[in-house]
Amino acid sequence: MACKRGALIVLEGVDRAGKTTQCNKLVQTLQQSGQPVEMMRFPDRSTTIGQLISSYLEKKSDLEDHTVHLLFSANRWELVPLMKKKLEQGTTLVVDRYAFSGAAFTSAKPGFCLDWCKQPDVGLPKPDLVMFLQLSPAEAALRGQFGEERYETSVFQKAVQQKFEQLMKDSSVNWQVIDASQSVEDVHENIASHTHNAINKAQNLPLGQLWTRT
Ligand code: NYM
Ligand code: MG
Repeated sequence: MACKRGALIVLEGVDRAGKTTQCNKLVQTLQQSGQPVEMMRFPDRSTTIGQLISSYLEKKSDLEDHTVHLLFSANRWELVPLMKKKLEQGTTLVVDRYAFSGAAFTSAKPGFCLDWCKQPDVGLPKPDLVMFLQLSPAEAALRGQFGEERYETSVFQKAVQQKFEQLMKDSSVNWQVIDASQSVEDVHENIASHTHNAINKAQNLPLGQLWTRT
């Protein structure tokens, strides 16, 4: 019998919502239950393209806005062969940010529309589940200062949040909104239970393509 495919699980949200913490905890829990699982994150700063992105985010270099948008997308596409291979082998992937961050962050800049921003990522492997860690700006502020990277200001993050809300209206994507203001443990339990369901469902379904009609 062919092995059952792994699930593509994505965590999204504005900066400081707790995505990275929750991705790590989810991977740990799945490992403990014997589920083959690996974590990925975008941008993946380890590749040549990822290094260009990292230097831009750290404000060590400037890039034209369309150009950096396409680099973020290219950074996902370059990992697609590896992602597909892992999923086919039965490994579940827990991914810290994906194309939704790509579209939300660039379309929060002046002069960009959401539709244009989505296009380079059309056809990427479609997540079986996208969990949006919801945190109000007031609650985010309680978590302390923003970091030093590009985009890490409250004005920009509010614009990003609005773009995420537009993206979440798309019912072709399996969105789950998670209340990220709860304790780390409570958020984790919520995320783990949605993930178990998604893994079970994905086993019997082919991997889809993001933002296509097919
Ligand atoms: N970001 C991330 C984008 O602008 N476009 C993308 O496609 C992706 C995946 O990069 N502020 C932004 C969101 C974050 C930053 O931060 C990456 P981190 O802390 O490495 O997730
Ligand atoms: Mg960050």
